[in-house]
Amino acid sequence: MSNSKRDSAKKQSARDEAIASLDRPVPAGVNAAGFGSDVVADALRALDIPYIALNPGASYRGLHDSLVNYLGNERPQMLLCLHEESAVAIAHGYAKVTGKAMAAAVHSNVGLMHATMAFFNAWCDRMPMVVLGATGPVDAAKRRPWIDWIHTARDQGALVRGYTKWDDQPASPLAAREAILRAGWIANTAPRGPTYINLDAGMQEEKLAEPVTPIDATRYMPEVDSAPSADAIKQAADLLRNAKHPVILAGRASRSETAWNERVALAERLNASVVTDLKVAASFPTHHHLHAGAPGGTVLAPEAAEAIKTADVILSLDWLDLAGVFKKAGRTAAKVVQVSVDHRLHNGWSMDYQGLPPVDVLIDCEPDAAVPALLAALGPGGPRAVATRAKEFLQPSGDKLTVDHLSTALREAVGDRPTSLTHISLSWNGASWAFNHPLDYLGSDGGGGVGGGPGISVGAALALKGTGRLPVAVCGDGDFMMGCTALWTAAHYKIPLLIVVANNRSFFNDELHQERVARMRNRPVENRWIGQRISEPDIDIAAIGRAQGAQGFGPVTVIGDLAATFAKAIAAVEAGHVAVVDVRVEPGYTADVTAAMTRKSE
Ligand SMILES: Cc1ncc(C[n+]2csc(CCOP(=O)(O)OP(=O)(O)O)c2C)c(N)n1
Ligand SMILES: [Mg+2]
Repeated sequence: MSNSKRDSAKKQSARDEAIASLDRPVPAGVNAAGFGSDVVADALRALDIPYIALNPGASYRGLHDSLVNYLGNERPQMLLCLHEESAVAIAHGYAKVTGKAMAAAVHSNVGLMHATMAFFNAWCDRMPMVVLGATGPVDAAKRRPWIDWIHTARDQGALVRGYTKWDDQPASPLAAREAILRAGWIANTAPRGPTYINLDAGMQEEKLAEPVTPIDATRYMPEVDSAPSADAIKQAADLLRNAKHPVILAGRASRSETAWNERVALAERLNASVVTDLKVAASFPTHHHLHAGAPGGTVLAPEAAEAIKTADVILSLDWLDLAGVFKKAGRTAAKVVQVSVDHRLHNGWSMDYQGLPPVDVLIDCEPDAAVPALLAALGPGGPRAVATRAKEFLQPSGDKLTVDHLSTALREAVGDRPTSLTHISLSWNGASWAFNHPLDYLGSDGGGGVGGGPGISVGAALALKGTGRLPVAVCGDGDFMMGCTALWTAAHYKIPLLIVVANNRSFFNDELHQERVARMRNRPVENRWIGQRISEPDIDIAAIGRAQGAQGFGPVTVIGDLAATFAKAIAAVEAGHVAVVDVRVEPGYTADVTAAMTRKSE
């Protein structure tokens, strides 16, 4: 693809004509809301949600009809998924790029049960989405024998309440309209997260007694202004101005380029070391001279640990786990400024809020609002070193094909194309890639739920479609196999995406856990693979891609074949296809992660 074509990236929210031309219904001639579910459909359209990823079910057949025959399957357009977990994961991935909620719909209790893992991932990742479910009929007199009874559950929202921001089961079409507007508003307001609305089948299917009065939906979703307090900004700026060794922990951030540039300006104004985290999306240029070490996930780079240890003032820009990073670095003597609204979300069920960190100044707003305020308060002047650092990457060694060989060849194959890493494997080394733009890396699955990679990547690729960015996912084989049916959705809706599977034929993470237990108990570590290896037979991952309409490549078993295979797979993606590359890698994690995971002591 030419540079000029790439540069003419269209707006993310623009309608994709190729997708819009798919799954067209014959005209139904319906132009007035006649049923409860038509009111629900109108409310969804008012949220300005382009897509609703779903797996069907009779509990919401009323709404299904309204989406197809009343709205004409547009705004939102249905994206059929083969599993509810991928329907919700697609909405999650879409939000990672756009910052905005997409919709998903899941069948009564059973569909929601399938979807719970993806809810949890999105919740921990603080990503917005509006999920519709269904039940009933709640009125037992209207239930069909057996099936309507097993698929009616009291308080379905309880299944996901510990990891959603809000849920409801509205009893009338007007209440459902209100619930949908509220769900969209709450999901999209920071701290963001999933919301769930359970629609009574009886309510959906009932004829409207009278037309509903239209409302201006925008008035029910007011902008929430999260400006920082002037006092907190002043206190923080005073601390930072006088700091000798300031450190910025750049955590959760938006995908805004302006905000990215402001973070860079703040770091340069303060001459602060910056630490980033692979658990969240790119938040700072990894090859900027102020970036400390390579971004880590489980383990902190030694440069980052050292910077934190010697810091006198630490500015956390919504760092995911502040107490944890202090524990890992081994010291917390610095004054701590925390910029976050995350505390507003914490509840009693899920401990994803992490340890309680020491905080001297809390700036209770999103980092995007605090950074320009801090820059203004600091004023011009101060160090503004702008030395550039040569791009250094890890050098893979040995002649056995490892994840480092995979990542190096992949990086060289994508070259200077704008690329979004939509997912990385657990075996990924942070030193193998450079992030120079907020869309260069979209972060992890959030909740550590294996199987999220494919669905999240399809959702991200959907949002990136037409922007000129190449979506690339690197998944473990365990992750891929759990979520691989998301690929059919990408193939059907012509969503280009490259999935590279770092196939170590194992749930390898847990081999290291078994090794550690064996070491602690002085038992044979040689047995760590039992109950973990996915081999005999090896899974033909390329064939699993092909079977769903993707182009399958590999298995690649030798280093020398990586470059040519990736080139072919990228060409396929640039021609509009989904491509899956099976790379058979040696089992293994980075040396520091392996050491941390297999150490004998606590
Ligand atoms: C839903 C779920 N099941 C099980 C686990 C435990 N678990 C964590 S990592 C992992 C292995 C993942 O295998 P793979 O994706 O192939 O990555 P690898 O460790 O082999 O690089 C497992 C089973 C989990 N985190 N989530
Ligand atoms: Mg594996």
